[in-house]
Amino acid sequence: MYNRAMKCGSVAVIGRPSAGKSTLVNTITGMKVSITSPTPQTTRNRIRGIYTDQRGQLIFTDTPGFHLSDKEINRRMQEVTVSSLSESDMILYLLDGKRKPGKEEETIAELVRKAGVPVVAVLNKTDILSAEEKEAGLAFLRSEFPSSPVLPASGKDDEGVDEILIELFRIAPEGELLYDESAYTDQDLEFRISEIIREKTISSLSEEMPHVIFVEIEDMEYDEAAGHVWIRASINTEREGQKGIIVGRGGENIRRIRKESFSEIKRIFPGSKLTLDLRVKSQPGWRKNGRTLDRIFRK
Ligand SMILES: Nc1nc2c(ncn2[C@@H]2O[C@H](COP(=O)(O)OP(=O)(O)OP(=O)(O)O)[C@@H](O)[C@H]2O)c(=O)[nH]1
Ligand SMILES: [Mg+2]
Repeated sequence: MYNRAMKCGSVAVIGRPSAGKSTLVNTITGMKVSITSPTPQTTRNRIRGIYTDQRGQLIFTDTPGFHLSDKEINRRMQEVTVSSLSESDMILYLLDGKRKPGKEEETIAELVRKAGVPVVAVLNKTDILSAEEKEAGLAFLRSEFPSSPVLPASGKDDEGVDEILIELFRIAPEGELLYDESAYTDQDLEFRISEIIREKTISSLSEEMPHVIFVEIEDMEYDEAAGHVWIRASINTEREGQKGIIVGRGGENIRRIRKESFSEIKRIFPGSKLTLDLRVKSQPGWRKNGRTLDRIFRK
């Protein structure tokens, strides 16, 4: 019997690129909701991860890491992040304890304060921080958010995450569940699949390359009765000459991307046969092309 009202609230997860936002959302939901990588600016869209327990429901919005830049694609990513701030009941602000706060960090802390919603401030990556780094990170958060809870955590090692949930549920408004209690994301299948392929492509590339690719599902058919899924997807580069890097010598790299994507996509369709056809294309200058960007940022 519940003698307390159910809580239901939305939480925007905000922080600089690589602060560990997507990793934390995956840890909280216990699912691979959002792709992650060591390369900054991995997340490009607003990605929902839903957590439900006897206290109620928290709907997390993972956002692109906030990066000060005038490039068109960065502007689009900033828009996604900034609009998520004002649309949420609460903000979970994540500080990467390994990086010294500078102008970018202060800009984002100010945006978070100005959103006018309750904030839970978290110093992340405590598993790899020295005592001094911990102290400095916590001091920064306490001075930027004097009236908010400030907590240390490691999203990767699932440390301090229960304490974050306690604070968020304490602040969350009362309300009925918005999603079924078994739901963990609201992304459509095509988007999830394209993200899995993008993650596997990013992890096969060197530092500078991830930003020049985007993935599109060109065709997908799911015959549930026959238990067969057909997917044809393209990995798109910014220049013709970059295609060879994705394909790799003798097709070695693309085969690995396909194999890794295949086993992860298969988990979405347990028991079904999967046919995955990956092509590599070039879309010159796509990062400056408004129509392509509209497609990528339609989420
Ligand atoms: N040691 C440590 N590494 C972490 C932790 N959380 C995330 N990472 C690593 O930090 C890198 C970035 O993690 P992501 O979760 O992709 O970061 P993000 O904030 O979503 O990054 P963007 O989407 O680019 O803004 C990855 O290599 C993670 O494995 C943590 O708690 N501890
Ligand atoms: Mg991310």
